[in-house]
Amino acid sequence: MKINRLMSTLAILSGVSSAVADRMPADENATSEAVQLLQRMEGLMERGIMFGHQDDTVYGHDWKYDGVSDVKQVTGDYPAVFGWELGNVELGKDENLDGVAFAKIREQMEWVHANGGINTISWHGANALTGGDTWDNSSDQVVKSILPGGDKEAEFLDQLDHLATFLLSPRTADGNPVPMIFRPYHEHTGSWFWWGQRLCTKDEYIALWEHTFVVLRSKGVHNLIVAYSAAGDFETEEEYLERYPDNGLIDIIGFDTYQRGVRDKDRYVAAVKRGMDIVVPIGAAKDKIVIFAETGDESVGDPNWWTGTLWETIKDYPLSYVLCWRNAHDRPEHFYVPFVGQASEGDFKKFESKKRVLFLKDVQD
Ligand code: BMA
Repeated sequence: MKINRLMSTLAILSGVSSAVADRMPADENATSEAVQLLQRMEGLMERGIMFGHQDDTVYGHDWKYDGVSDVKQVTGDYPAVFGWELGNVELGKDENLDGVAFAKIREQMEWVHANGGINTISWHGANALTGGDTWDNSSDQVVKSILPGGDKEAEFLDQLDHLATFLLSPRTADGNPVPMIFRPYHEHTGSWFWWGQRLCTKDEYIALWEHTFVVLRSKGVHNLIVAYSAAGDFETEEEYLERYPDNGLIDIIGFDTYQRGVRDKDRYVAAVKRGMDIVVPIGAAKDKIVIFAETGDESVGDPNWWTGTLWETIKDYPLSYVLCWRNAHDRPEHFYVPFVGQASEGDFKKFESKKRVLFLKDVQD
């Protein structure tokens, strides 16, 4: 890790630096694998935009743990970015809130890393004050209660302990922690999670980030590339940045926006463009990589959604990746990428074959 930093410094001093070599994670003690991940993400942006899918290899529209992938079955290739969900890890459970075993997630993250893909983690963590789930927004005291000095400080530290244990557990072939993107406390500009806009003050929200990373780093967690992603309902730069923890924590920035059915296309396209027009310049000013952290249209009702809506909307923005949400195996309508026989299958193949759309094989060399 130190050698890596030294080499970057030498590169700068000798005038042969490139932007790729310069970029370093916010964590000054980031592992060399995390440094490489961030720099690789930047380098790949010259090739195009990576495609990501949540829970791609652990279940799909009508299967679970079959060792396949809806994306691969349709296109012949895997996504380049794989999203995984850690909700319930903080409670010491064996399975996440969607019924996926953490042991399975760990195994898949190791496979992804070994095969040149990129792992990104979301965390729909439980409400430590009420004992409810991540969507329990009944109290505006949760964040306050889990910060140092709060009634639930110890409970939250216990949660972070479980989280840290998992984050360090997937290993590279060399036995080092797999580097991963970690995207906590997301969609905070909305108020549907316990850390949402109306449920804590700005100072509390920022303190939550700081406390989380002080604790994780104190436990030796240095394999993270940290992502900040708002809900896509912000209309100005001020709104997007109102709660931005601008203190050496964030590596990449983005937002989550979904289309709500075929007839919602125009609103969706306008919202994505408005968001990108705000976030891309912030990324340039703050030297952060920009991502489209979550998106999709549940059930993909438009057969041409991939090239006609998604790609048309994002293709001119300098993004690292776009990630579509999961294909639930136990809710037939809850899917965001096609499976074999689904109406948008053909268009998804067209999307995959575009030169600047990057799936796994496109990022493996
Ligand atoms: C949501 C839905 C839920 C799921 C959660 C965490 O958007 O898909 O069913 O539990 O994400 O994965």
